[in-house]
Amino acid sequence: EPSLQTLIDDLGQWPIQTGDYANTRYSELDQINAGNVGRLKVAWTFSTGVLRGHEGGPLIVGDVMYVHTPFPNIVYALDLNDDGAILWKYEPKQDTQAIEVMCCDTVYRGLAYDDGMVFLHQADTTVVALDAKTGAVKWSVKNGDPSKGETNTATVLPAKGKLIVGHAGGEFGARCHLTAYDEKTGKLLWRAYATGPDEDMLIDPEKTTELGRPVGKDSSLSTWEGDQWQIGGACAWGWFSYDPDLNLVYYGSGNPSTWNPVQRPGDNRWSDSIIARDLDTGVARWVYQMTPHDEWDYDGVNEMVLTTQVIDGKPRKVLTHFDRNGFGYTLDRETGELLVAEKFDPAVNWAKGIDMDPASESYGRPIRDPDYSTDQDGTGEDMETSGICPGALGSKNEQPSAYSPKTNLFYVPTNHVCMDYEPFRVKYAVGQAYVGATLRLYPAPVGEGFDEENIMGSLTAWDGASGKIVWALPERFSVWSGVLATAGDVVFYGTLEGYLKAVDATTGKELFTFKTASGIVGNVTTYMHGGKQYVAVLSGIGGWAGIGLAAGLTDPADGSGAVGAYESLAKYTATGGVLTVFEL
Ligand code: PQQ
Repeated sequence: EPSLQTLIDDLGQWPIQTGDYANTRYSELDQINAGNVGRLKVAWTFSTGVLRGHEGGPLIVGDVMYVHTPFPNIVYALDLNDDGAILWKYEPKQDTQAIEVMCCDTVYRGLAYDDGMVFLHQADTTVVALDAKTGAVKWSVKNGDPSKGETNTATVLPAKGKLIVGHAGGEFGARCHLTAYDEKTGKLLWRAYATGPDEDMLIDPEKTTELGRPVGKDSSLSTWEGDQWQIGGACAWGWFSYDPDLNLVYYGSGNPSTWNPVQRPGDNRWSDSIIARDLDTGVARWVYQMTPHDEWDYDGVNEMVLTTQVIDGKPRKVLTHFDRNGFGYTLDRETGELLVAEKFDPAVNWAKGIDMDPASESYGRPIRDPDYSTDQDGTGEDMETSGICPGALGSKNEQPSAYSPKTNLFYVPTNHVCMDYEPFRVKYAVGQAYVGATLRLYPAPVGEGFDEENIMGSLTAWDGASGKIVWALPERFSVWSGVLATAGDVVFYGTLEGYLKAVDATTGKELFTFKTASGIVGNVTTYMHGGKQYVAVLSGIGGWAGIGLAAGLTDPADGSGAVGAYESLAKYTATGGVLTVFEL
């Protein structure tokens, strides 16, 4: 079997959710290009039979496309030689109990592939290796326990015979971890907890660094009160990147539990952080906490995009990350040195900036605006803090950005949303919601680059070396779909109304738009088959922004305020899981 890296290098395939190990979501294919994309038409479609939010995208390996669904996490192998006829189907049997403890819809960000196996990580945290040819189960292992609020929505990362696996549960006070399994057998190789003592977290107090300095003994434990770290969340429910030369895996940790900051004094390390770990040992090489003592639910799990950028005249191996908190960060990925940290949405107000002075005591920390702190009395009697930007779902959520080496731009799907936030006291009970805040979410006010009312998102082109917005295309709703950039100088993304759009990679000019069967929260992919380029995307409204439609909720306060904020989506779309494949 060819290695995953070989498959990634073969331009016609799309064998990994993130496009490549670097998470660029860039394809060298250029048959479909800025000159002809306007003629794109539907080649074939496929209904998944499931109605909740369809995140992630299909994998394409050889002549086969592997399509997943949200819970119950069905896997279809479709024959590309036969307009997507079904070669095999795998439907796991799962207890519906998992659904009750999924915070933000029953989404799943997709399958992984390596060495003739398709890897499925179910909502109930069962990890399954399927024979790619037949769908037969090769091995299966339980990574967590839904009765403790542990579930899964993330893809897994196969690298050098290991499978890197995270899980969700930050809204349930789960004790989260990142685990490496042997890809061939499912044997547990190492596990790094998200909080707690160094030995649990695979942190070396001398060798693990933050901003160039050793983190010191029990750097996490000492930043939580009492044993709160045991119910502190910080789950790895987002994306994974891998640098084969450095042998480092990169990912972000989620919010600290509870959302009521009054109840958990301290920095709550290493929640809301970027973490680089050695693939072989799991030991952390470096960490960087973006939002110490989170007061707004700014999970740090968004993708880490690995590129080379010229900074101060020198090419640097960097990692670029668009955080929930509204800052676009560029760090040296070898050392974790902070190079750039700037707002990628002008509306961001909870912090004025990030302290970039290495001589300062608060080096690397956000310069908070006390007007937008939610660390107040926490009585739950009224909306304590209003006008905070971004809202809890962040200036950007899990929907991944794309990077084109041709334009050297990052294309960022954003939320342009603010909030009012009232923390209230909450008691931890195993497997119960442990949220502790009431929210109202609404469009950011009219401002710089966003001169229309009621704009809740954008596709934003970003210069990662200077930390500047190059252009932004405002959208009525949040852009909750993953972006694709191609050598054809086209950037594709989907909208919550259900439009697949293609824009010019340099200017942002709209070149193509087509309304698909349902709102798009999936990630756009491209591949070559029989000498012809195709573009594929899953439709199916859902995820946090689409939870009202997906789960049939109507109280505006439900979904932590998302039901009210995205109420008018019902005017444009309805549920439905459909894959649409486009051709010229
Ligand atoms: N999931 C979505 C989505 O798929 O639309 C949005 C969110 C999640 C969030 O905004 C979250 O904060 C979140 N948090 C956790 C967590 O802390 O464990 C998990 C998930 C998830 O698994 O989908 C989300």
